[in-house]
Amino acid sequence: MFTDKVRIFVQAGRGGDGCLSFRREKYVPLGGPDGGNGGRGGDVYFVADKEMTTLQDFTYRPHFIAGNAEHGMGSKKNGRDAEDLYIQIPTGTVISSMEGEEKTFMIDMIEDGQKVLIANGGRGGRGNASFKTQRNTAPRISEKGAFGDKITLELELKLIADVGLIGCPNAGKSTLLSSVTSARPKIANYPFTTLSPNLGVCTYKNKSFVIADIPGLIENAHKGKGLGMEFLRHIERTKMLLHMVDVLGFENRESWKNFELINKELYSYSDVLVKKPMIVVLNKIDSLTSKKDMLIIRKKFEKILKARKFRKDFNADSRIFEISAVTGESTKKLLDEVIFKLKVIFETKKEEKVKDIISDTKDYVIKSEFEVERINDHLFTVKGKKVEKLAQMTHFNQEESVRRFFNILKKMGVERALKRKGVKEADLVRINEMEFEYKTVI
Ligand SMILES: Nc1nc2c(ncn2[C@@H]2O[C@H](COP(=O)(O)OP(=O)(O)OP(=O)(O)O)[C@@H](O)[C@H]2O)c(=O)[nH]1
Ligand SMILES: [Mg+2]
Repeated sequence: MFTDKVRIFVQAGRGGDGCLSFRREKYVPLGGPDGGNGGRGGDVYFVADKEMTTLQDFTYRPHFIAGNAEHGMGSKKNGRDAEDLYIQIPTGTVISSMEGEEKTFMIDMIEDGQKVLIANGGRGGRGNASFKTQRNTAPRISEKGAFGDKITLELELKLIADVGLIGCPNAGKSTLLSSVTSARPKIANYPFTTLSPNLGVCTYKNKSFVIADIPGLIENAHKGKGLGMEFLRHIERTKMLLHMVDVLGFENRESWKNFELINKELYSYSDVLVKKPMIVVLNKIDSLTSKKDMLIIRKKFEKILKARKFRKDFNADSRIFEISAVTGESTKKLLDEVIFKLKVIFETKKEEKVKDIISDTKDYVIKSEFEVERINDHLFTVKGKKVEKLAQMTHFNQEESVRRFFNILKKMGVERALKRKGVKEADLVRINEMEFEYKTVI
């Protein structure tokens, strides 16, 4: 089966806790603080890999969790950082973050080998050695390691083939794919044999390229009729199109009428598609008994391709290829042309500026640092990344840590915000799962 959309859960590693310790040595009565810092939790990266062609494996393994770091130790020994986690995904995967059903686009992995940081590992907690100051030479304070980012993602694979095969149902697209690549798509003499895209790698004259075959297109496809339209977005990213036409026609319509009909659908669907280099391929020439018939068909196509309007709207090659996908007649000539065209396209592309790739997570909308909400008469919540992280990293069993925690909140303006909301003595203030009793002197 062709899986092209999966949901996965990614979690970066937790930072190690900082250590609270004092140097104890014989004959050194007042050893200083020597608790080391915790290491950094593992980051999670995605790496685009063009050898991968499906997201199927992710359906069996939807959870990815990077390792936690080591805790800090005495003698100022810092904990070791955790290893980062690299997840290989097929080139062409679009990554979005999910919050419930709300989807936010993050990045499109278009280049082979592209690496992107998706979830940051938690920072290591500081040990008491690093809290030492001139005023406080023996701090009894240390931080817990921060949690790593947790994020639910949707991965969607948009095929990146070099060549897209389009045309009416039954035109012989899958037959051509199977004859020039090792792909084995289903082939049969009825429309809609192909239900989802097939990919194949064609290796010819020491060159190789990827061909995608999609379900046949029909009239009003751009309005959602038939199956093919849903898959045209795959074709949107190819470098060129092979428009296959059955010389025998389809549904009692002559071949050239079908050709025009499909072009109309492409035109209604997207500007990107019509501007792609297109090669017209007349297929099943073995089934034509008279040369005269072929001549008539050829003339009709030549006329269409020469028309000024067509030339303005489409980017088709004026050369028409007449082949038989079944017998292999003239398919080599067609491949020669494909290779030549791809080379030209590649060379023109090289000159275009490579656009910048966003290599950072983009999902965090920057809001005010925190938000205070009044839940009821005596209960308030404070939410915000910084506040929550601070609470998570604080040891509430260390008196000095607790003091530091409230000091930072005060500096951030949390107390003022609470007062504005009407907080009174002994009301409860909730941060994460913890509740604190409000006292005027904090
Ligand atoms: N005589 C002849 N028959 C062909 C040729 N190419 C394909 N066919 C036949 O045409 C029928 C349809 O071929 P497919 O390759 O399944 O066509 P398709 O374009 O993939 O069709 P859909 O997947 O339904 O869109 C099959 O019975 C093929 O054997 C050809 O060159 N000559
Ligand atoms: Mg097919």
